[in-house]
Amino acid sequence: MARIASEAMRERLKVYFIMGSTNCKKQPLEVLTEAIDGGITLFQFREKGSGALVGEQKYEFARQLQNICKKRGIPFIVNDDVELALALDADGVHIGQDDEDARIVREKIGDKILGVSAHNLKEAQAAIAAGADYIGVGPIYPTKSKEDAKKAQGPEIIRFLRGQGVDIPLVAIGGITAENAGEVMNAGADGVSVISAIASAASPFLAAKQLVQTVFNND
Ligand code: TZP
Ligand code: MG
Repeated sequence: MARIASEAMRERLKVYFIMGSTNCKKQPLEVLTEAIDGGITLFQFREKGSGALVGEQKYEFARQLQNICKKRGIPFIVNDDVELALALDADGVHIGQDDEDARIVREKIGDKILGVSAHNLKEAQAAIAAGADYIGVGPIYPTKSKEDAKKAQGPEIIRFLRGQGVDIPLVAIGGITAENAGEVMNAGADGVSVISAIASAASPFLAAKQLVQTVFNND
């Protein structure tokens, strides 16, 4: 297996749904199914916060979500937990600045997709040097879905990074909705990633569909 090509990565990042059991209003397997029906292009399993599943329960839950993704051809990325990603033979891993070093994770996962969160130019350049396939940049807008989130930087951070020559596939995160996704794309993002806009929606299907329409019409 070879590393994912940049252009394929950019396409996959368009509407990147992130979710764990604590984010969902409805049954999580149903939420993911609806999100896929609505057109999401990539999925990340992120099991965090109070009441998050651990151990065998986390593994089983991840496996169920992965099965849904597999059936529908949506790559399945695991947040933070490299060992879980390897145990499940997931499609990739996403790590933050406080997680294991990106170079070490790249060595552990071989050609699987590696995403790294970056908040500034230095972190973005380091992620690229370490072998990231994409970077996640945010929070763009204020978010309630991450307890230790840094200050929102607005779409300007994306424009700034692009202006500095950062051309790696880039997905924006934090407080993104169908209303503001257009300005995020216009700033130079390849895609948007969301938790609450889909996971907390009364209709995850319609929420995903609206995001998909906004992002794809912005090309
Ligand atoms: N990293 C930066 S903001 C954020 C993460 C995981 C949470 C995004 O969630 P929401 O609900 O889409 O604002
Ligand atoms: Mg992390």
